[in-house]
Amino acid sequence: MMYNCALLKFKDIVRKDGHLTPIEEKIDVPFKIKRIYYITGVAQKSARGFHSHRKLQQALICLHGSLKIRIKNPNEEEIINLNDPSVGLYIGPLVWREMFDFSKGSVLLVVASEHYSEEDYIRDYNLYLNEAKKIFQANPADDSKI
Ligand code: T46
Repeated sequence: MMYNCALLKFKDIVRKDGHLTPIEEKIDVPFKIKRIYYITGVAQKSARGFHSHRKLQQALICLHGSLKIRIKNPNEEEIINLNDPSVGLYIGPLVWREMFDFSKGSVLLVVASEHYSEEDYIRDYNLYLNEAKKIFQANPADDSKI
């Protein structure tokens, strides 16, 4: 998995009456949780994201249906298919993300390490490359930092 990203496997407590998946800060996700939000009702041909964050850490969990996430840095690119509510995609700082191929009725839950702050976003790809190149030239390894 590329730098500053990881797949998180959550507990899946299965009983004959269904599944329960707990997510606890600093246990199941590697940060303190300050915010949650969820994304629903995305049209199948729509794509979202197209930005990076300077400081924010997040875990993205597809609770229902499926979607794909392209994660990128100046040196690497991967596409992750999220379709299992017991799996989260951890994304740390300075990773570009694009979400696409949302299935009908899909639900994306996000747990985040910070309150919402537009100043933390880098929404221009060239600006992102300039900021990220300084970090990734100093840390060329492709291993996760968590
Ligand atoms: C991310 C991906 C996975 C708020 O007011 N509060 C919030 O907590 C969030 C997340 C967004 N907003 C506002 C900002 C925009 O006016 O909601 C609007 C839509 O946000 P955005 O276009 O950034 O949504 P996505 O789906 O492109 O990205 C979101 C998160 O913003 C982002 O951090 O990593 O989901």
